[in-house]
Amino acid sequence: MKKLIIVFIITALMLSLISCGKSNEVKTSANKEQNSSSDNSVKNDVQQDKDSEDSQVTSATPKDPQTTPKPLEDKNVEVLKQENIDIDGDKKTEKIEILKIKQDSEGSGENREYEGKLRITDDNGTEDLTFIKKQAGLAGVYSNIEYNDLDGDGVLDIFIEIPEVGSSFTMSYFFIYNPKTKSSYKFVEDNQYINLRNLADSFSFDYVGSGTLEIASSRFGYKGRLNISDGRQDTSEEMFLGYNRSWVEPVPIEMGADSRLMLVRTHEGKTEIKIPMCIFGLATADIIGEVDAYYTVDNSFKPVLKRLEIIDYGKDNKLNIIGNIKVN
Ligand SMILES: [Ca+2]
Ligand SMILES: [Ca+2]
Repeated sequence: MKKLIIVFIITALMLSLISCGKSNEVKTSANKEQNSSSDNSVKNDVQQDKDSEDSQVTSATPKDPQTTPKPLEDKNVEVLKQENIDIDGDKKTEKIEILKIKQDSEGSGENREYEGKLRITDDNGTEDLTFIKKQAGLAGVYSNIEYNDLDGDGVLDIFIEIPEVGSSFTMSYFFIYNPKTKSSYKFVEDNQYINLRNLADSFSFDYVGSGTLEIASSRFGYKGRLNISDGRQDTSEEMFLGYNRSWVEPVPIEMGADSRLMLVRTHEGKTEIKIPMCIFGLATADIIGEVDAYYTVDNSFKPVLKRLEIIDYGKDNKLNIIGNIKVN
């Protein structure tokens, strides 16, 4: 019996020694990780300390350092794009990053709000610009970045495309930034510089017979003709009369590789921002043409409407330009 008790005591002692060794092991590896981690920020270290404290309280089993959750700050930041480019023309490259940052809001899942951030880093430091705060949903916060001299001051500007999903279509908005003057402009809804509702509402439609729909804008003194008889099963005059209710949808819809919000180069070497709007016929499933609005960026870094193109969708989806309206 005595022997048995001695064996029991020895076993208990050994067990406690092993567990001590294990927790030491964990502590040293945690320290190692802290030491090896680059000078990220004080916040990260504080977070790590808190994590290890929590784990000591809640569970006795040692944690594998490999599976230790990353600091909260990192988990919420996703780098969507990173590239080096000399944006300001000083022969030194800047690091350009697009970050998607999860917001500490109540929403979850698709209702969760995200921040889209442009980060420019050079020898002088880091510049952060929030270009959008929105529910990411299926679209996300960013779809494209381009570098182009938009305002003609000889220095590259940054053009960021912001994706959005409408009731039955994909759309794109944008943010532009001049790193030299620190001017920016954002189009995520109609404003005094880009007002698609005003543009769209200035157009009216009138069926004039023989599968021809007249499109007119009193504001721009324009009149043109859309051929709506192509490839239709029902070509009755009664059906065609329904096209009197056609409309221009006042949002920057994406219909294809060339029919979307994008930068285009003019013959004179200037850059324009193209914003296409759909012409819907009987329903949103019935696209009969496009009104494309072209904007340039003036020296106060604001968009100015330059011209409009009216496009008729012909046979086999051929795009026929039936109107070219000069505005400014
Ligand atoms: Ca530079
Ligand atoms: Ca510029």
